Amino acid sequence: MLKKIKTCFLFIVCFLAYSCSSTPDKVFVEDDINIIPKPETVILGSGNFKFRSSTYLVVESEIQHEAADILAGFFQSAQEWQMNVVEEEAKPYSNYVEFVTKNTLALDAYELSVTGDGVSIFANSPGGFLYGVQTIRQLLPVKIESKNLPENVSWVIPQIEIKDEPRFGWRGLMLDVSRHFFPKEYIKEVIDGLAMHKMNVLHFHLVDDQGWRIEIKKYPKLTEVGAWRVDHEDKHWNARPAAQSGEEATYGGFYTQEDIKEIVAYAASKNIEVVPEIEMPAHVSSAVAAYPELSCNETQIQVPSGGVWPITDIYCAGKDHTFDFLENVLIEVMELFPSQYIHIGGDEATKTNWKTCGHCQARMKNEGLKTEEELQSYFIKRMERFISSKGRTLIGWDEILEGGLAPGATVMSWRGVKGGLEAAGEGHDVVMTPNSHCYFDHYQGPQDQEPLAIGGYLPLSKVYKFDPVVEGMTQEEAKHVLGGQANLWSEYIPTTSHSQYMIYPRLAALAEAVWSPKENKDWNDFSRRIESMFTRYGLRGINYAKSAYLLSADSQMDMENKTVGITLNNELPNSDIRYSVNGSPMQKFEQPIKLTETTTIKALLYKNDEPAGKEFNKTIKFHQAVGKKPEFKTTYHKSYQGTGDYNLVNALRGTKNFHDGQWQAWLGEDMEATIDLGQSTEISKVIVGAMESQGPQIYFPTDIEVYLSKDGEAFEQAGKINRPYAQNASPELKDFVVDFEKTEASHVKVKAIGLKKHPLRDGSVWLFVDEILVE
Ligand code: TNX
Repeated sequence: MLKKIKTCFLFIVCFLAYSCSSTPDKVFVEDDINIIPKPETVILGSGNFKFRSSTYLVVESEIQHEAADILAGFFQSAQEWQMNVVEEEAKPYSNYVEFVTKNTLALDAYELSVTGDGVSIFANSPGGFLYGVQTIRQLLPVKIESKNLPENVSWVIPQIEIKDEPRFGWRGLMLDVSRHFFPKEYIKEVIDGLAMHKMNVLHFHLVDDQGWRIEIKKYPKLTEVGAWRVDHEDKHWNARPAAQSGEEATYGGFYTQEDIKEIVAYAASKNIEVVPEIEMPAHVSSAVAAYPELSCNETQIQVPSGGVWPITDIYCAGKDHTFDFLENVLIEVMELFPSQYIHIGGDEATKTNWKTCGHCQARMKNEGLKTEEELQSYFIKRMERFISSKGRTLIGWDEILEGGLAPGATVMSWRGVKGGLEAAGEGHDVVMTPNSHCYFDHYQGPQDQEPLAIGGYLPLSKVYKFDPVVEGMTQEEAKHVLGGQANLWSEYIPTTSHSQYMIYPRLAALAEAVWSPKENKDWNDFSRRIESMFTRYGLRGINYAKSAYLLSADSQMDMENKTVGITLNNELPNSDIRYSVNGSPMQKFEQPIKLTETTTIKALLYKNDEPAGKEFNKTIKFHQAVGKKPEFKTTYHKSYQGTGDYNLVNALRGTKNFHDGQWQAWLGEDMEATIDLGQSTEISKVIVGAMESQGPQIYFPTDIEVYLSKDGEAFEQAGKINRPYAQNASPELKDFVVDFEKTEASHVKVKAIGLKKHPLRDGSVWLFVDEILVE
């Protein structure tokens, strides 16, 4: 009996000891560490630390207090806990988070040391402490993002040693609030998102043709007039009519100076600098609509409701009045924004009016300027002198290189990395934002499954590849690279939820590209960690894109057997993809699906046995020409080769993404293909699949002609169709169907007559074809 009691006592003691010790309930393994951006070094220990409502946050300074408040804020919103923030002297023996200044650490660097008793964050700057806190947040269970008071969550983090510091000092996102206006509350949400990813620059594009968004006290009409346009939000961006007289301008908005102060202060509390952009000399219709005297010909214009190109109403570079105006505007702007950098735009100036303007021509003469490019350079240099006289640094888009770069200017390279390379070569600082890797207004998944975007294709994995230091840069040049940034132009982004969709998760990939040491980057590893970020986004109510889960199909031709092999894939590796053919039961996709006839494939991606993403549903249509090699009169362009020689007879169709690898194209030329069917075949229809996307100069053919032959020598026309050129605002796919009476033939010749020359200006245009179907 005594023995029994003894055992029982021992058991209770053990149990109590077990439940009071530093939480035995989770054993962390490497794969539980999902921090994005990936820290410099992580050493995982065993055991863990548990946060409680009674956990003390111990600080030595006001700066640390602010970081501690942010940490406490996470528990406040997830659990309604009020944690104690105390001064150093009151540090308890266990269950604390201490903030400790360590003088040897670089700006924004931090170290995190977690034991069973406490957490220590070492840093030497406000940013460092904040980033330490963000890392703790990402070590905590994802439910920390929840606002619904989750129950029974054990708030444990692993015992761990982390050393971390950013690779670049400029880790930015640009928001275009002109093309569409976004309220102050949303801007703050984006700032929260930036902070979560350890980003530190919000580039605020406050001025563009379609809206002036910042209150300037000296020039009230900038917002009274310039912030508003006629509401044509129901129409495609490029199909919005010019304002008619008497139409009310009701779409728009602007930030008051009080709003701006609030945004700037909120960002600063999260170690984010807000860099204002005041465009000049172009992209300023909104300002010219308010004050026509700022332009060369001084005619009254309206704020455009959508895309107009080119825009010739730019600031006059001849009148001193323009410069007085801009200096006065910038004085108010610099009072509101403490940032070192002032962005003056400088991009895409159509200088037509400068060529005929008396003031501009007089200026050129007096200043000894030979070209209008030099006049633009004069403009920017003059502004640079003003900005640097105020102790600030001018930054502008890479066009500011044209005609000679202003001495103290920093360049933001957007037309690829060329401008950045050139500027760095000349000893200027640069921020890399190449449109190849940083344009978040571009599509991020298969275009036929994505909401309308401006074009382009920038999937998550491509953002991940971004490196602001370009191959071929010398060490000296690389030192001039301040960092990188994504740009979210908003022509096609009318709502805040759509804006979130374009930002997340690509921001996570960008963050790792600009924060983590290059050697630490690993796409497979990132693909695992991003899943936890997805859950966090979801819990925060962020409408993030699940495009990386979208399925697409690739095909391979088996020439001998005339079969098509279909491979299903999505962007993330090792996915569980299941499919059915013509309604068969679902099966796991493991190897190419072999097709010999027209087949409908449905597929879904699974996560933990649950469907994720959208259903893929495609009918692969077989026809008489599948696998019969076309001979081209002129070969397709080397930039658009599709899948090669069999592209037009591979049964797979292209999407609206003209980079999807299914399109062959001809530039300024017609397409003429002859297909040997190998035997006499009954034919009554030929279909040519084409695309139109007038923005990137892709035009439908104007005529399709079909010729048949029984011997490959003598061809007779079987049919033709004509479809004259018409303006078309949206990208469109179309099957051109040529019907004719049933005919026996062994050879088919198809001519697609392209538009060849641009309908409105000089230059050749594209003809895009994805399949020739013979039936
Ligand atoms: C070019 S990038 C622009 C913007 C457009 C953007 C659309 C740059 C400096 N100018 O005005 O919104 O392309 O992607």
